[in-house]
Amino acid sequence: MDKKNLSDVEDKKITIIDSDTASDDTTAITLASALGDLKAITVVAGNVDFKNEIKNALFTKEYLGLNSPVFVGSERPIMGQWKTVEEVHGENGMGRLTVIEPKSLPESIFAPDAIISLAKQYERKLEILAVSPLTNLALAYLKEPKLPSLVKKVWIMGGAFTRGNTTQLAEFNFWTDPEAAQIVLSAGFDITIVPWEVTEESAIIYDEEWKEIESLGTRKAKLFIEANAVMREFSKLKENLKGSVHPDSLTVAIAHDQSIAIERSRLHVSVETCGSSRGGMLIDWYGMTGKEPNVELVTRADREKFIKLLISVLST
Ligand SMILES: [Ca+2]
Repeated sequence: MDKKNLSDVEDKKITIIDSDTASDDTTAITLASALGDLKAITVVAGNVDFKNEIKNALFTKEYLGLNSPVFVGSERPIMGQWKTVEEVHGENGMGRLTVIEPKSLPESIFAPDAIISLAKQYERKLEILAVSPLTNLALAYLKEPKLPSLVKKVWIMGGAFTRGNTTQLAEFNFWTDPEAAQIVLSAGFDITIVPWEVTEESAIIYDEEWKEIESLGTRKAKLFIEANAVMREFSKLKENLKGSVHPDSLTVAIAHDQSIAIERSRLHVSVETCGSSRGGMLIDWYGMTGKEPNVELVTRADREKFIKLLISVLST
Protein backbone atom coordinates (compact mmCIF):
# COMPACT_ATOMS: atom_id res chain seq x y z
CA MET A 1 0.00 0.00 0.00
CA ASP A 2 1.46 3.38 -0.95
CA LYS A 3 1.40 6.39 1.34
CA LYS A 4 -1.63 7.99 -0.29
CA ASN A 5 -3.80 4.92 0.17
CA LEU A 6 -2.62 4.52 3.74
CA SER A 7 -3.68 8.07 4.60
CA ASP A 8 -7.04 7.49 2.87
CA VAL A 9 -7.69 4.57 5.23
CA GLU A 10 -6.59 6.60 8.25
CA ASP A 11 -8.93 9.47 7.32
CA LYS A 12 -12.00 7.27 7.03
CA LYS A 13 -14.66 7.34 9.71
CA ILE A 14 -14.69 4.22 11.89
CA THR A 15 -18.26 2.94 11.88
CA ILE A 16 -20.71 0.15 12.73
CA ILE A 17 -24.02 -0.14 10.89
CA ASP A 18 -26.95 -1.45 12.93
CA SER A 19 -29.35 -2.93 10.41
CA ASP A 20 -32.70 -4.73 10.06
CA THR A 21 -31.30 -5.77 6.72
CA ALA A 22 -33.76 -5.41 3.84
CA SER A 23 -33.80 -3.33 0.63
CA ASP A 24 -32.55 0.19 1.53
CA ASP A 25 -30.40 -1.21 4.36
CA THR A 26 -28.30 -2.96 1.69
CA THR A 27 -27.80 0.38 -0.09
CA ALA A 28 -26.89 1.98 3.25
CA ILE A 29 -24.32 -0.82 3.79
CA THR A 30 -23.00 -0.19 0.26
CA LEU A 31 -22.51 3.50 1.09
CA ALA A 32 -21.11 2.90 4.58
CA SER A 33 -18.53 0.40 3.33
CA ALA A 34 -17.46 2.61 0.41
CA LEU A 35 -17.27 5.87 2.36
CA GLY A 36 -15.98 4.70 5.75
CA ASP A 37 -14.09 2.01 7.59
CA LEU A 38 -17.05 -0.27 8.40
CA LYS A 39 -15.99 -2.43 11.36
CA ALA A 40 -19.21 -4.42 11.76
CA ILE A 41 -22.75 -5.03 10.60
CA THR A 42 -25.06 -5.71 13.57
CA VAL A 43 -28.48 -7.18 12.87
CA VAL A 44 -31.62 -6.20 14.80
CA ALA A 45 -35.33 -7.11 14.61
CA GLY A 46 -37.41 -4.90 12.36
CA ASN A 47 -38.23 -4.98 8.67
CA VAL A 48 -38.65 -8.70 7.91
CA ASP A 49 -38.37 -12.19 9.44
CA PHE A 50 -35.22 -12.15 11.59
CA LYS A 51 -33.62 -15.21 9.96
CA ASN A 52 -33.98 -13.50 6.58
CA GLU A 53 -32.41 -10.28 7.92
CA ILE A 54 -29.33 -12.28 9.00
CA LYS A 55 -29.13 -13.98 5.59
CA ASN A 56 -29.55 -10.62 3.84
CA ALA A 57 -26.74 -9.05 5.88
CA LEU A 58 -24.39 -11.97 5.14
CA PHE A 59 -25.34 -11.97 1.46
CA THR A 60 -24.74 -8.21 1.17
CA LYS A 61 -21.36 -8.55 2.87
CA GLU A 62 -20.34 -11.38 0.52
CA TYR A 63 -21.74 -9.69 -2.59
CA LEU A 64 -19.81 -6.49 -1.86
CA GLY A 65 -16.68 -8.44 -0.85
CA LEU A 66 -16.50 -6.82 2.60
CA ASN A 67 -14.39 -7.86 5.57
CA SER A 68 -16.91 -6.40 8.05
CA PRO A 69 -18.12 -9.19 10.38
CA VAL A 70 -21.88 -9.71 10.87
CA PHE A 71 -23.13 -9.93 14.48
CA VAL A 72 -26.62 -11.16 15.36
CA GLY A 73 -28.46 -8.99 17.86
CA SER A 74 -31.91 -8.87 19.38
CA GLU A 75 -34.55 -10.90 17.56
CA ARG A 76 -37.33 -8.84 19.12
CA PRO A 77 -37.96 -5.38 20.61
CA ILE A 78 -37.55 -4.84 24.37
CA MET A 79 -41.32 -4.62 24.98
CA GLY A 80 -44.53 -4.93 23.07
CA GLN A 81 -45.51 -6.33 19.75
CA TRP A 82 -44.35 -5.26 16.33
CA LYS A 83 -44.97 -6.44 12.83
CA THR A 84 -42.53 -7.11 10.04
CA VAL A 85 -43.28 -5.45 6.70
CA GLU A 86 -42.56 -7.96 3.92
CA GLU A 87 -45.14 -6.11 1.80
CA VAL A 88 -42.71 -3.16 1.64
CA HIS A 89 -39.45 -5.01 1.04
CA GLY A 90 -40.37 -8.30 -0.67
CA GLU A 91 -40.98 -11.77 0.75
CA ASN A 92 -37.43 -12.14 2.12
CA GLY A 93 -36.73 -8.40 2.27
CA MET A 94 -34.51 -8.28 -0.81
CA GLY A 95 -36.92 -7.18 -3.53
CA ARG A 96 -36.46 -9.27 -6.66
CA LEU A 97 -33.58 -11.24 -5.10
CA THR A 98 -35.75 -14.02 -3.75
CA VAL A 99 -33.08 -16.70 -3.34
CA ILE A 100 -30.44 -15.63 -0.84
CA GLU A 101 -28.02 -18.35 0.23
CA PRO A 102 -24.93 -16.84 1.88
CA LYS A 103 -21.88 -19.05 2.28
CA SER A 104 -20.60 -17.51 5.50
CA LEU A 105 -21.95 -17.59 9.04
CA PRO A 106 -22.47 -14.72 11.49
CA GLU A 107 -20.07 -14.24 14.43
CA SER A 108 -20.91 -16.02 17.69
CA ILE A 109 -20.79 -12.84 19.84
CA PHE A 110 -24.16 -11.13 20.60
CA ALA A 111 -24.37 -7.82 18.70
CA PRO A 112 -24.82 -5.55 21.78
CA ASP A 113 -21.64 -7.12 23.24
CA ALA A 114 -19.84 -6.52 19.94
CA ILE A 115 -20.94 -2.86 20.03
CA ILE A 116 -19.52 -2.49 23.57
CA SER A 117 -16.30 -4.22 22.63
CA LEU A 118 -15.74 -2.16 19.45
CA ALA A 119 -16.59 1.06 21.36
CA LYS A 120 -13.81 0.20 23.82
CA GLN A 121 -11.37 -0.83 21.09
CA TYR A 122 -11.93 2.44 19.15
CA GLU A 123 -12.62 4.67 22.14
CA ARG A 124 -14.12 8.06 21.15
CA LYS A 125 -13.58 7.21 17.47
CA LEU A 126 -16.46 4.85 16.73
CA GLU A 127 -19.58 6.24 15.03
CA ILE A 128 -22.77 4.17 15.01
CA LEU A 129 -24.99 4.28 11.93
CA ALA A 130 -28.27 3.37 13.61
CA VAL A 131 -30.60 2.97 10.64
CA SER A 132 -33.04 0.52 12.24
CA PRO A 133 -34.95 -0.04 15.52
CA LEU A 134 -32.67 0.90 18.44
CA THR A 135 -32.94 -2.36 20.45
CA ASN A 136 -29.27 -3.42 20.06
CA LEU A 137 -27.93 -0.02 21.04
CA ALA A 138 -30.29 0.26 24.04
CA LEU A 139 -29.25 -3.22 25.26
CA ALA A 140 -25.57 -2.31 24.82
CA TYR A 141 -26.08 0.88 26.87
CA LEU A 142 -28.00 -0.94 29.63
CA LYS A 143 -25.11 -3.41 29.94
CA GLU A 144 -22.37 -0.74 29.68
CA PRO A 145 -23.65 2.64 30.95
CA LYS A 146 -20.32 4.28 30.00
CA LEU A 147 -21.10 3.62 26.32
CA PRO A 148 -22.16 7.24 25.50
CA SER A 149 -18.70 8.49 26.56
CA LEU A 150 -16.91 5.72 24.62
CA VAL A 151 -18.78 6.30 21.33
CA LYS A 152 -18.01 9.38 19.23
CA LYS A 153 -21.38 9.78 17.53
CA VAL A 154 -24.74 8.08 16.87
CA TRP A 155 -26.55 8.79 13.58
CA ILE A 156 -30.19 7.77 13.85
CA MET A 157 -32.73 7.25 11.09
CA GLY A 158 -35.98 7.36 12.96
CA GLY A 159 -39.01 9.25 14.16
CA ALA A 160 -41.43 11.48 12.33
CA PHE A 161 -42.34 15.13 12.97
CA THR A 162 -46.05 14.32 12.65
CA ARG A 163 -46.54 12.31 9.43
CA GLY A 164 -45.85 8.78 10.59
CA ASN A 165 -45.35 6.01 8.04
CA THR A 166 -46.52 3.25 10.43
CA THR A 167 -49.15 4.99 12.57
CA GLN A 168 -50.49 8.54 12.30
CA LEU A 169 -47.57 9.75 14.42
CA ALA A 170 -44.94 7.03 14.40
CA GLU A 171 -42.17 6.16 11.97
CA PHE A 172 -41.37 2.41 11.67
CA ASN A 173 -38.02 2.26 13.57
CA PHE A 174 -39.28 4.23 16.60
CA TRP A 175 -42.66 2.45 16.49
CA THR A 176 -41.01 -1.00 16.48
CA ASP A 177 -39.11 -0.32 19.70
CA PRO A 178 -40.17 2.95 21.37
CA GLU A 179 -38.65 1.93 24.71
CA ALA A 180 -35.26 1.36 23.06
CA ALA A 181 -35.53 4.72 21.26
CA GLN A 182 -36.33 6.51 24.53
CA ILE A 183 -33.45 4.74 26.33
CA VAL A 184 -30.98 5.75 23.60
CA LEU A 185 -32.19 9.37 23.33
CA SER A 186 -31.90 9.91 27.07
CA ALA A 187 -28.57 8.08 27.53
CA GLY A 188 -26.27 11.02 26.73
CA PHE A 189 -24.93 10.01 23.31
CA ASP A 190 -23.97 12.69 20.77
CA ILE A 191 -26.96 12.11 18.47
CA THR A 192 -28.12 13.36 15.09
CA ILE A 193 -31.61 12.25 13.99
CA VAL A 194 -32.77 12.13 10.38
CA PRO A 195 -36.59 11.87 10.60
CA TRP A 196 -38.98 10.24 8.12
CA GLU A 197 -40.35 13.41 6.48
CA VAL A 198 -36.84 14.67 5.66
CA THR A 199 -36.09 11.37 3.95
CA GLU A 200 -39.42 11.34 2.12
CA GLU A 201 -38.55 14.75 0.68
CA SER A 202 -34.80 14.38 0.11
CA ALA A 203 -34.07 10.64 -0.12
CA ILE A 204 -36.54 10.04 -2.94
CA ILE A 205 -35.13 8.61 -6.16
CA TYR A 206 -37.17 9.28 -9.30
CA ASP A 207 -37.59 7.09 -12.40
CA GLU A 208 -35.02 8.98 -14.49
CA GLU A 209 -32.42 8.46 -11.75
CA TRP A 210 -33.31 4.76 -11.58
CA LYS A 211 -32.60 4.62 -15.33
CA GLU A 212 -29.25 6.33 -14.77
CA ILE A 213 -28.37 3.85 -11.99
CA GLU A 214 -29.48 0.91 -14.19
CA SER A 215 -27.19 2.15 -16.97
CA LEU A 216 -24.14 2.14 -14.65
CA GLY A 217 -23.95 -1.65 -15.00
CA THR A 218 -21.78 -2.16 -11.90
CA ARG A 219 -22.33 -4.87 -9.25
CA LYS A 220 -23.28 -2.19 -6.71
CA ALA A 221 -25.83 -0.65 -9.09
CA LYS A 222 -27.30 -4.10 -9.83
CA LEU A 223 -27.73 -4.79 -6.11
CA PHE A 224 -29.44 -1.41 -5.72
CA ILE A 225 -31.86 -2.14 -8.57
CA GLU A 226 -32.73 -5.70 -7.51
CA ALA A 227 -32.93 -5.17 -3.74
CA ASN A 228 -35.03 -1.98 -3.90
CA ALA A 229 -37.43 -3.07 -6.68
CA VAL A 230 -40.36 -4.11 -4.43
CA MET A 231 -39.94 -1.12 -2.07
CA ARG A 232 -40.04 1.18 -5.09
CA GLU A 233 -43.39 -0.27 -6.20
CA PHE A 234 -44.74 -0.02 -2.64
CA SER A 235 -43.68 3.65 -2.35
CA LYS A 236 -45.37 4.48 -5.63
CA LEU A 237 -48.57 2.44 -5.28
CA LYS A 238 -49.27 2.51 -1.53
CA GLU A 239 -47.61 5.72 -0.36
CA ASN A 240 -48.45 7.66 -3.51
CA LEU A 241 -44.86 8.84 -3.89
CA LYS A 242 -43.17 9.54 -7.22
CA GLY A 243 -40.14 7.35 -6.58
CA SER A 244 -38.41 5.05 -4.09
CA VAL A 245 -37.47 6.46 -0.66
CA HIS A 246 -34.06 5.68 0.91
CA PRO A 247 -34.03 6.85 4.54
CA ASP A 248 -31.13 4.63 5.71
CA SER A 249 -28.97 5.66 2.75
CA LEU A 250 -29.59 9.37 3.33
CA THR A 251 -28.64 8.98 7.00
CA VAL A 252 -25.36 7.24 6.10
CA ALA A 253 -24.68 9.88 3.43
CA ILE A 254 -25.20 12.70 5.97
CA ALA A 255 -22.89 10.95 8.45
CA HIS A 256 -20.14 11.04 5.81
CA ASP A 257 -20.90 14.45 4.31
CA GLN A 258 -22.62 16.70 6.80
CA SER A 259 -23.11 19.42 4.20
CA ILE A 260 -25.99 17.25 2.86
CA ALA A 261 -27.94 18.25 6.00
CA ILE A 262 -28.84 21.84 5.06
CA GLU A 263 -30.80 22.69 8.21
CA ARG A 264 -30.33 21.29 11.69
CA SER A 265 -31.62 22.27 15.14
CA ARG A 266 -30.53 21.27 18.63
CA LEU A 267 -33.65 20.30 20.54
CA HIS A 268 -34.96 18.13 23.34
CA VAL A 269 -36.62 15.05 21.86
CA SER A 270 -38.25 12.11 23.62
CA VAL A 271 -40.32 9.18 22.43
CA GLU A 272 -43.90 8.39 23.47
CA THR A 273 -44.26 4.81 24.71
CA CYS A 274 -48.01 4.67 25.45
CA GLY A 275 -51.28 4.14 23.67
CA SER A 276 -52.10 5.02 20.10
CA SER A 277 -49.28 7.58 19.92
CA ARG A 278 -46.67 4.90 20.83
CA GLY A 279 -43.44 5.53 18.90
CA GLY A 280 -44.27 9.19 18.23
CA MET A 281 -41.55 11.81 18.66
CA LEU A 282 -42.14 14.53 21.24
CA ILE A 283 -40.08 17.49 20.01
CA ASP A 284 -39.70 20.48 22.30
CA TRP A 285 -39.58 23.05 19.46
CA TYR A 286 -40.10 26.06 21.77
CA GLY A 287 -38.12 24.97 24.85
CA MET A 288 -41.31 24.52 26.90
CA THR A 289 -39.97 21.66 29.00
CA GLY A 290 -36.92 23.55 30.22
CA LYS A 291 -34.86 20.43 29.38
CA GLU A 292 -31.47 20.76 27.69
CA PRO A 293 -31.34 19.75 24.01
CA ASN A 294 -30.33 16.08 23.73
CA VAL A 295 -30.23 15.69 19.95
CA GLU A 296 -29.45 17.47 16.74
CA LEU A 297 -32.47 17.13 14.46
CA VAL A 298 -32.02 17.36 10.70
CA THR A 299 -34.95 19.38 9.33
CA ARG A 300 -33.91 19.74 5.69
CA ALA A 301 -31.49 17.88 3.42
CA ASP A 302 -29.99 18.42 -0.04
CA ARG A 303 -31.53 15.79 -2.36
CA GLU A 304 -29.33 16.63 -5.36
CA LYS A 305 -26.15 16.27 -3.33
CA PHE A 306 -27.35 12.97 -1.83
CA ILE A 307 -28.18 11.52 -5.28
CA LYS A 308 -24.81 12.67 -6.64
CA LEU A 309 -22.96 10.94 -3.81
CA LEU A 310 -25.07 7.76 -4.14
CA ILE A 311 -24.52 7.54 -7.92
CA SER A 312 -20.80 8.19 -7.53
CA VAL A 313 -20.54 5.24 -5.10
CA LEU A 314 -22.78 2.95 -7.21
CA SER A 315 -20.70 3.70 -10.30
CA THR A 316 -17.56 2.13 -8.79
CA1 LIG B 1 -33.14 -0.17 8.38
